[in-house]
Amino acid sequence: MGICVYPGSFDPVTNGHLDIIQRASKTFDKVIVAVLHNPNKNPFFTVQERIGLLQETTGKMENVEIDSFSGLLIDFMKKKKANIIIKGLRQVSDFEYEFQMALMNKKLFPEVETMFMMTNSEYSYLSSSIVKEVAFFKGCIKGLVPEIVEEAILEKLKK
Ligand code: COD
Repeated sequence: MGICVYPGSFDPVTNGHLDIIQRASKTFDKVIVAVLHNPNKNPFFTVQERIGLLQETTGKMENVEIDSFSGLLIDFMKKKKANIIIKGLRQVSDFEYEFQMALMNKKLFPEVETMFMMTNSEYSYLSSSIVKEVAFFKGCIKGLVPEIVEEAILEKLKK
């Protein structure tokens, strides 16, 4: 079913993201996970660290490629010759934001199609920010992110 791009901050990747990547990899010939490099933001993990964690946690999925982009998503899509954007939806608040982005992306690049995947109910409350907040206050984040991501968060918090 062609090439799709799954864009995000992935700061860091959670089990919610991985569930979407896994389902997309079964639906599309190729999934490009695109990590946003936003020089105006101060992320917890650098782009290289986020890419590394994604590569390690998706290593077994052969049709998944990890890349990064800056600027407009549609310019990256054109470069990759992809016209399908995959987004995950957790709740109504996600929909409002995603709806606006999908329409703007369509306006900028009419060939683009945004497709939504419903979250796995197990992960519907999960976001990178909530995981970082819980970890910051020494709460347990087991089962919310892969073990290697948990270790990376705890290591970074020590510094
Ligand atoms: N279950 C299911 N889906 C989830 C879960 C979960 N538990 N957690 C997150 N997701 C989904 C999100 O809904 C999103 O679709 C995706 O996973 C990535 O999430 P995040 O939080 O890592 O990334 P965001 O939402 O910060 O990413 C925003 C983008 C980078 C996609 C966006 O800002 C963008 O496209 N920027 C580029 C600039 C651009 O082109 N702007 C114009 C757009 S109109």
